[in-house]
Amino acid sequence: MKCKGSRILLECLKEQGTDTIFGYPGGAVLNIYDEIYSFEGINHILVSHEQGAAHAADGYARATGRVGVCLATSGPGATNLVTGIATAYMDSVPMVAITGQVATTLIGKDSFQEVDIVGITMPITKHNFLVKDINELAPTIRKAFRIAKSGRPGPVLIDIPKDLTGMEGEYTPEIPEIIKRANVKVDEIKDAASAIQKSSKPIIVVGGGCNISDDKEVLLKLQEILKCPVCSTMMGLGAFSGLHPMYTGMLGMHGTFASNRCITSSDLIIAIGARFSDRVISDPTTFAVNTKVIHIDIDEAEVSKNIKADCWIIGNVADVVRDLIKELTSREENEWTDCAKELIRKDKAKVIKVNEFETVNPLYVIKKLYEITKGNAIITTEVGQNQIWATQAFIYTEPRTFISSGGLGTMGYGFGAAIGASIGKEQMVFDIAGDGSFRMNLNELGTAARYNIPVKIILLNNGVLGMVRQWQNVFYSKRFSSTTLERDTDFVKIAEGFGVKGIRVDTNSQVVDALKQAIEWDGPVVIDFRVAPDEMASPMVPPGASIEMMLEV
Ligand SMILES: Cc1ncc(C[n+]2csc(CCOP(=O)(O)OP(=O)(O)O)c2C)c(N)n1
Repeated sequence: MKCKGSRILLECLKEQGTDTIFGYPGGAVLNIYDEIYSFEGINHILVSHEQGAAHAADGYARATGRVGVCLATSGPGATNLVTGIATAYMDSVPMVAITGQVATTLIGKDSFQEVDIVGITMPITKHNFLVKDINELAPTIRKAFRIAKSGRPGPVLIDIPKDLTGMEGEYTPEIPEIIKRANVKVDEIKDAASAIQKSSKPIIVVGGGCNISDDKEVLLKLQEILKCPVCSTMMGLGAFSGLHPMYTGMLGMHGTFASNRCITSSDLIIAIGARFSDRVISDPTTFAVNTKVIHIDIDEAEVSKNIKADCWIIGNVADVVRDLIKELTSREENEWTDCAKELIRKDKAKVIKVNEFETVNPLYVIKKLYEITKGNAIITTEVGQNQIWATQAFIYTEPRTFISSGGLGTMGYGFGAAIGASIGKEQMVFDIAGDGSFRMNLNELGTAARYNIPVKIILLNNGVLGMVRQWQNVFYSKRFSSTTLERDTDFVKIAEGFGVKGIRVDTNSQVVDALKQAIEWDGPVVIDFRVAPDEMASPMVPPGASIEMMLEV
């Protein structure tokens, strides 16, 4: 059928399974917005800031596994997406970002709101396109979705000049392509299986790739065969149940003693969809030097990038593990199993002590949140101590339930992501936030209020840029340069100003009641938990420290 470019765009998005666009209008996307006005089958969520749109599309994608879509106008609209696109890129999130561009005749003339968004986003997208011909519009959109979700997922940007969305072209519906996964190489499986059979103290490291491939049964099967400990990176949380008796917790700089000790004591690391980031390995010259490494990843470029692998298997990690377990023989529980269990027992023996009359203990809040929800929730986080506390006191048992900016570490991410996750999934969503991060994107309270998105903000309000202050505390002789906010902001009033329920909590004794009230409330809520400025997110080791140092803190 013949129709305008703007209609072709929306038809193609619908064809690709898009049910929601997070966006913000402007001159270069007016044709698209005019089409959205009467188009059926796609929900448009008007955000307060384009960064919120990108984070929402990202949160939607992480929670559902589908491609998230955001839309912005040219120039400042497009540049406002940049942090969100980079966040998605660093954490391998499938996203299609659509930007309007000035008309083709105006490109290259410093026209009003012209910016080279394709040039700007080249290093932070998996691929990007400037569409110059109406006949290329539909094929480009289809290609963008294929690239975003195939192999290692990532964001793709499509820049569309305004004249293209206003002119007529031909649209022929197509059934979305089924993306075939590459076969796993048999010799790689055999090599890895033989290394595993030779090992006596293996450990499985579950990374973000396991959440993306979303098959917790197959990981469980692998553990049941090897009877070995399983630890997780931050991005891997939830892919293997945090309640499993052989789960040692998070690895790395803020990880558990059990995970870090098991890694140093093991003779084989089976890393599955993990990229050995500096927050995990700290010092590459001391990490796993006497341990063999099997690296399983969909992206060959990750192998031996940060840590030298002794063997590797390339492929979708669930497919790989499915093939691998066919080659393995089951083990009985052994000394290594007992050793890991003892370390886990010691970690679990650490209790959170609270005084009911004192300022709020952040770990206590999160622990109570876990108990009240029975873990049946999606947690998004901001960045800083709040993020680390969220990894420590909530137990994640399902894939895609812990959503956080692990790679870029973007303050202001969690709220937008929570909005996207809440729209994509019928599940309770909580954003565990610090007050510094929340300030960055709290304008999205307007979005949550307008669409009555029932996201609950767990604001751990310590009045400081806690994590940076913590570094100043430990490494800069308590010289608290620019980390004390000294603004006695009333977040309850702010919430109420946006039409959102606000609750203030000053002491531990009020925590449970406030959480219950928020959960029962049919709509967004901000709970302003008053936390002392010197609460620490422990353990923490200096970047670059040896893994032995991780064990000392
Ligand atoms: C956009 C952005 N700017 C700066 C930083 C550096 N940074 C990392 S953590 C942090 C402090 C976060 O403070 P807050 O949100 O209050 O959380 P808290 O650590 O107190 O829980 C800062 C400034 C960042 N990660 N992201």
